[in-house]
Amino acid sequence: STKKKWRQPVASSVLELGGTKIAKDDVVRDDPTNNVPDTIFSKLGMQLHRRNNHPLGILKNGIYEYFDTNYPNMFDKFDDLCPIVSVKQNFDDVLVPADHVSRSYNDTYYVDSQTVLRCHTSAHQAELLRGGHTHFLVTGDVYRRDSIDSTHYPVFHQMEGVRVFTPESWEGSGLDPTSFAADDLKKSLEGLAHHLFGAVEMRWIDAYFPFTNPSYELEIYFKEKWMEVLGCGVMEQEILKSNGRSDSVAWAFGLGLERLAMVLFDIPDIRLFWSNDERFTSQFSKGQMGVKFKPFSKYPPCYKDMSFWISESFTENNLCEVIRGIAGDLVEEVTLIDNFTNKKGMTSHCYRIAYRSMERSLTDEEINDLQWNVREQVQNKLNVVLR
Ligand code: FA5
Ligand code: MG
Repeated sequence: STKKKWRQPVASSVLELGGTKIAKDDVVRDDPTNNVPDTIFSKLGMQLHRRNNHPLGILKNGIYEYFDTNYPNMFDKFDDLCPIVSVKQNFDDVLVPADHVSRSYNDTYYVDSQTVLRCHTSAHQAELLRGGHTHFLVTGDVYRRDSIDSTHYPVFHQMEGVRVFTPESWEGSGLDPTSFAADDLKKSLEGLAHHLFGAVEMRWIDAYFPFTNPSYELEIYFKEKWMEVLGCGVMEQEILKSNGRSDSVAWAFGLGLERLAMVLFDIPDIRLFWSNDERFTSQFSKGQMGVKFKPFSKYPPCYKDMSFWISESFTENNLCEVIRGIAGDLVEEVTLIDNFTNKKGMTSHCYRIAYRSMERSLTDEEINDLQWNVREQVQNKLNVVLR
């Protein structure tokens, strides 16, 4: 019988990113200040958001259309800025505190101690303000170490929007500059949601970001759950001041493109955005907003549980990275199903791993191989004791 082995895609070793050439060895290194695995490197330069026949490209163009119609010739657009940025751009310039969790090696991919794969498009706010831009949209791939389920993926896409107002805009409105900007922000984003979805159930949630105040998140009701699709707020005055706009106020937002596209096209799983299966790709074409995706038959999932005693350094993000490193997109979800501490103070976790291909049925043999590898590497790399 012919045995099909699933392999990780092989990435080319030199990439052109935002106009600069980058070698694989510069990004993936066996070095304690580097935590970028091959699987992540292979996603650099894919730029799904620049493909006009891809749901993310179609959505990007649909959002452009909204801004072009409502604010003719106002917003400058960027979609090819290099995703490798400095720690300063990604964190310091947007006032992320020195001890904020998002800076940790557990949450962010570091190329070296001063360079990261951007974890949000907000990394470009400061440089664009300094460059004199007052209205802009930045679309790009962003990278995060994260948990595994149908709405989280370690590479996803964001669109940042920034609008700066000068005093004459709010003078005469009867509002203070912050309320004026917050009102305008909410109206613009509600207008965008209406343009994209027509009628849709949504709600505003108060939120916290180091770079905005007040801050909000927008949630949309999708598949019987509230799903967070964007973060936004009124830009901290200090960012404007440091970048040559002390007299102004501004709003900013960061949209999760996959999350919006899932709602718009009825795409059930975030891994599908990376699929080359023609049964997926052929369903989308340029300018066709909101065509509902027809799922090809869903293949059965296979669940495997594993229990282990954790050590102090254990984190779920590290576990998920190990599992993705072995199973790639064959892993659909990793869930903590049991957690207890015994009398000696040892803590045990039980995780359930759901394996499922979106393209074919997996064989028992293949899944057992994967799971065996996962157990071995979890034990070797994560300093835990399997039970
Ligand atoms: C941010 O990234 C902020 N930079 C957004 C922002 C910009 C706030 C400007 C204020 C002003 P957050 O981490 O919540 O915020 O991510 C924004 C959106 O990205 C989320 O609402 C969600 O839609 C999407 N997102 C976050 N993590 C993932 C993930 N792992 N996979 C897919 N989408 C994700
Ligand atoms: Mg959020």
